[in-house]
Amino acid sequence: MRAQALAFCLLILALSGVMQVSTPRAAEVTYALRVENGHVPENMRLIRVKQNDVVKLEWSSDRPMTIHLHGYDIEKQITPGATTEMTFTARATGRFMVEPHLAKLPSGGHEHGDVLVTIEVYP
Ligand SMILES: [Cu+2]
Repeated sequence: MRAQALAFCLLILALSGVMQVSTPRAAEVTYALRVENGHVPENMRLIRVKQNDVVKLEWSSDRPMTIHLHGYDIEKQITPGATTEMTFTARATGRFMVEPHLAKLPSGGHEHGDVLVTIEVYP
């Protein structure tokens, strides 16, 4: 009888979703982002994801450029005719911008162009 009671409890836990707490579900989300004339299409400029999602950005461009995802600090080169993947797990919540790097500054920093994409990571 005890085994049956235990099994019943486990069933209730599973049904109530309590057991999922220890195994949070992370989605894998992919966005194809095409840069033309220094911009992605307007409807692609804001990306909303959930914390811990695996976010895969597939970049292509009509001209060579270096892009930088701030906060997560990922830098990638994009070459025309090729797709460049930028993949990260969205552990940190908040707003993060992807901007092109235009030129290196004498200070060692770099100059940025207009924001290509803003990524919002929600808890
Ligand atoms: Cu930068």
